[in-house]
Amino acid sequence: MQFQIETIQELEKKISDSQKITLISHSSPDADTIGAALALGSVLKAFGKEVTLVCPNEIPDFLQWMPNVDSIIIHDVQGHKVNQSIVNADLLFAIDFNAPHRTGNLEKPMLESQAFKVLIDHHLMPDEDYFDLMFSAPQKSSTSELLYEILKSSSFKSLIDYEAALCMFVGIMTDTGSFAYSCNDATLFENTAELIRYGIDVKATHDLVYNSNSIERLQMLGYCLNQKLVVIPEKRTAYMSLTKSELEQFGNAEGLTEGLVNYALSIKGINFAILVYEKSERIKLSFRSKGNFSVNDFARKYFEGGGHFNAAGGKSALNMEQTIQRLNEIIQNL
Ligand SMILES: [Mn+2]
Repeated sequence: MQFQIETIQELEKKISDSQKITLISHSSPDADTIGAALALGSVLKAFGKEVTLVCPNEIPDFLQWMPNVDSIIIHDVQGHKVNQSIVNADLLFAIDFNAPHRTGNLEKPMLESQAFKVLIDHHLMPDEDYFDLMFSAPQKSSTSELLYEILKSSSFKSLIDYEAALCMFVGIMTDTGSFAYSCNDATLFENTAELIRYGIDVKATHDLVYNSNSIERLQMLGYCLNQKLVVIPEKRTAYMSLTKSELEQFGNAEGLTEGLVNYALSIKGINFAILVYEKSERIKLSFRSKGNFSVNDFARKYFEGGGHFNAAGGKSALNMEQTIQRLNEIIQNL
């Protein structure tokens, strides 16, 4: 991607002029928001800045091996410390989300903060009023890939080390489902190859992320596919639902349902898949599609959400039963 030289220069100047820099990841963090934050954090620390990484909630087990992941401060654990680091920062980075409300409890300190605010993200429709400088690239596979392109266009390129490259690689690998989607793009593979040259063991990294299921997760997957999968062939749609008590039967660890919705989408002839699940007393929905059905539009229209064209999320104020009833009505009218 070509960035305006002025935009990169403005970023370099803001970083040079700042001392306290806080990097914010989104709620229910995934490997892209965490990988990009760790990578940018490592570069900014190497540049001599006082860097704080914050996240609304716990980081899932399958990412606990990532370099320096323990340095991320979690709002659910140390709320005051996270709020202070946002309010007192000179410079804030929003990593892999498009508006302050995507961070749950971090929204309030984000709105209060007088810091200069930079967006690095690949979700559709960023909140242009909030950010002072935007790197918004919905066509990019991942925020990690976008970050790599920004860094290599800047004077910070020489500060990328093996660990930073590994973190960005993991973000790209997971946001593309191991290079299965958002990847009709030769540049993605060129960028990935450049990252691999920092010394990444691709197979070992893949195993760390994907071949490290807990027994509970596999049993949850079996239960869900066997008991909870509803297929509506005439609408090319399939959905699954999991209540809080069902999730608790399987330990309800952070990240337990990660990727689950893709199993429904993998059915032959299905091009719209939904997972409905109960999280912290709220009903949440994950949407995935194949082809030209925009789940970003669907999530925005019916479930107060959004995201990407083929992958989005939403929420519902109704209970589980009512949400599924409403979902069925909407699907019947598609
Ligand atoms: Mn992402």
